[in-house]
Amino acid sequence: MKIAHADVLVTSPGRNFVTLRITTDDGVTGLGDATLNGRELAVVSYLRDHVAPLLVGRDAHQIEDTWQYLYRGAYWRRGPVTMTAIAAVDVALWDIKAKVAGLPLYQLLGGASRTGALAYGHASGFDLEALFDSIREHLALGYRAVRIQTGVPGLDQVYGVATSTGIGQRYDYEPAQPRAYPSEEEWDTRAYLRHLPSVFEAVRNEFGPELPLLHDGHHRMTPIQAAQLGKALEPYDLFWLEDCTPAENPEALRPVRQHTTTPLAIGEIFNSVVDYRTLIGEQLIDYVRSAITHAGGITAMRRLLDFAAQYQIKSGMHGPTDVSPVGMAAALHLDLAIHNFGIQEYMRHSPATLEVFRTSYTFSGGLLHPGNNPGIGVDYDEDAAARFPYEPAYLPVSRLTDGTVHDW
Ligand code: GCO
Ligand code: MG
Repeated sequence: MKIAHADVLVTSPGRNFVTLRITTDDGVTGLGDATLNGRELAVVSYLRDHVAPLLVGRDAHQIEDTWQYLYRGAYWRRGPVTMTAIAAVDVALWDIKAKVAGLPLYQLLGGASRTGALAYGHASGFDLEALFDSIREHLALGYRAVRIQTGVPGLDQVYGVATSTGIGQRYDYEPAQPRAYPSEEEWDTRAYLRHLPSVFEAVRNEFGPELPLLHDGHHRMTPIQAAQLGKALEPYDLFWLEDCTPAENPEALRPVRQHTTTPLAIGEIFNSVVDYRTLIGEQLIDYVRSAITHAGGITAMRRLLDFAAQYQIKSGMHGPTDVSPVGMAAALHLDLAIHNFGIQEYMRHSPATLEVFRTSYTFSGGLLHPGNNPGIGVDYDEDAAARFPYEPAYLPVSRLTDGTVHDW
């Protein structure tokens, strides 16, 4: 079964997505997500100019060999663009292999270890009233775990807080805005640290002790600030505190760990197991946040999560809307199969996105399931995709109140 061609598909049904479609000489197709939010066309070029021509004629069954060929063979290793491109090839080849076997992908990964994957959604609001409404909406949709993001007094915009879509309908928070330059947001860590514990206290008082609550610090704190926050949040029993410090410095989590028992999650901007060596080896985290889409595909995520399992560290795969339905479906197959599953982030895609990507995964009783169609279970509607041409879009940039550029 040889690869006949590999096509890079770009569409923007509400937000940009890049998809790799591999076709074999007997006409089987597989899809892989290649979306790197705000830097999409870099991956398009990497795939079109440097990877697709190398795939033609290769045996579509040789997934591990192709992974190593693209990783080692490039000489230049790792990095988000390279690893997103490799991930797209890897997932597309797994999709093909499972279709040829006539099985949903999770069966090839060892079969189901659970009935479904616990999902968390993004509840947010600038003030308590809006936040409570959002939590109630999520509970009504069936979520059994929620991430809590809230406004900070004195700041106009804050990471993770949804705004109205202008059509009287709320859509899950999506930070990338279609524009030629990124917007800029102001940030004040001390104001945030003063405010956040009171919000968690109010949420616990209103919703009780059982609901799993998560929070994302988006890399904005110093190690000692993160330690202070983790300690201050202990009475509210968080499921995790995510990305509390900048991701480049794994040692930053040592002081955080020394001072707090709040569980820690990190890794959405990592792209390789190498990034986790200290974090996992020293047991500085509790959850691995990488996405299959950005960390080298199913082949690489499986290796990473097997390593994590030796240290009682669980999965918490990244699942915002910039992971396409193809990336989400791939994650769900792995979520179902691995032993050390923790939780799956799940922001629902917009109706326009779901017109282009026809999915077969389900969400019920708070659990996601990838479905039982052969492969990963996603079809790409090219006619629908053509109605949504690519639009440049950027994530915001953050500045402290004195103008210094900060981590967003
Ligand atoms: C999350 C993430 C996202 C990122 C986004 C950037 O926890 O889901 O922090 O919201 O900001 O993926 O592209
Ligand atoms: Mg995050």
